[in-house]
Amino acid sequence: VGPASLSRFRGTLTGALLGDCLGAEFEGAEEVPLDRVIQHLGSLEENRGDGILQYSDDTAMTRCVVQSLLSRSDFDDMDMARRFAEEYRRSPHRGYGAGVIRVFKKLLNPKCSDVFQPAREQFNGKGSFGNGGAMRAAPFALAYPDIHDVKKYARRCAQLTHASSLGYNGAVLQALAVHLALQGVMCWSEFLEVLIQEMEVVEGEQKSLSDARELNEGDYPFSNRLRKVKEFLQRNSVAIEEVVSELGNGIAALHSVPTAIFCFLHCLEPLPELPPHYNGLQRTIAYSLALGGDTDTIATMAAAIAGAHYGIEQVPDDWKNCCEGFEETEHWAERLYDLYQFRARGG
Ligand code: R7I
Ligand code: MG
Ligand code: MG
Repeated sequence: VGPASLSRFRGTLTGALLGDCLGAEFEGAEEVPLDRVIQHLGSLEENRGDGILQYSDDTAMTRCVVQSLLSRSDFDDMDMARRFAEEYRRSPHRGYGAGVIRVFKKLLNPKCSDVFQPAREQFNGKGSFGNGGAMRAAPFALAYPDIHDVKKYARRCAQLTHASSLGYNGAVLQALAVHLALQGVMCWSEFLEVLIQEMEVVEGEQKSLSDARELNEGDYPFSNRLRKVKEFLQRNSVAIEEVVSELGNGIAALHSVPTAIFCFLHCLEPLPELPPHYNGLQRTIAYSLALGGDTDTIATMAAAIAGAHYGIEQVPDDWKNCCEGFEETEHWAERLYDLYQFRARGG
């Protein structure tokens, strides 16, 4: 697969969909034995498909992002906010975070004029640090070839629901990881090095420093966790318990975005505990589910990165056909590809 090829665009969006639909089975489970994961994934091969696995809020919001970017051909905060709120009103039972639904209700009020204000009012004015901004960040890497735009719009879109820098910086990191994977070529250490450098700049901003201190996370929390990822990858083996205790598997962006990046990088090579016929994308999803916790969200983020890296060729048809809405997903990937190419040519 060549750099920024159509296969990578299709892989990104389909990977994200797969991670959410397949991960929903285990969301919130404390321990997920690997043989249960393998059994669950194996059952997809016996199914007729037909989109029987429903997607959750992760995909519902990602679809809004894609549709807004395509219909406006750019980032439009009012249009984006309206789509999130309308989607919530249409299908409120997709498993949304307990706090974010208050944002949607305020956005649905016709008197709301500043679409960023409801997010600022969350959690006593501190804003949410949940991973809801990060879980929907992948499309920004597909709509914008320029890394500055990827960062800027992933952050602005996250700020519609997540005003804490520990929330929106997670979205920046996730979009950056997809952006790098989409370009291909890098080895894992270079990939991490670039992410750490980028996040050190992002986290050096005043609000990032003060938010992190207020939550007792210390300075540069995302950059520090990426260093931990590096340390894990340099070892011969890492136990799942250690990944969970050091990187996390929770609903905070800080406890899930670096974890998703670890899942992708750790699964670049075959793992002895996974079936030998699994390809890299299948390994990434299986491993993400085995961590337990916020499995749909960690898997959707890890598989979006993996899909950008490996391309659509690694997405098994029988896995894909089980996921609700897979046809539109592929169609949208093609349209995002055109938009990206248009911009890359200076359009
Ligand atoms: O971040 P968000 O959209 O939730 C996404 C998660 C994903 O796992 C989805 O799959 C879905 O299951 O939900 O929604 P928020 O409500 O903004 O944040 C999620 C949760 O994080 C909140 O309900 C809180 O429990 C917690 N949280 C906080 N708790 C205390 N103080 C987020 N921010 C804070 C905070 O500032
Ligand atoms: Mg979800
Ligand atoms: Mg989740």
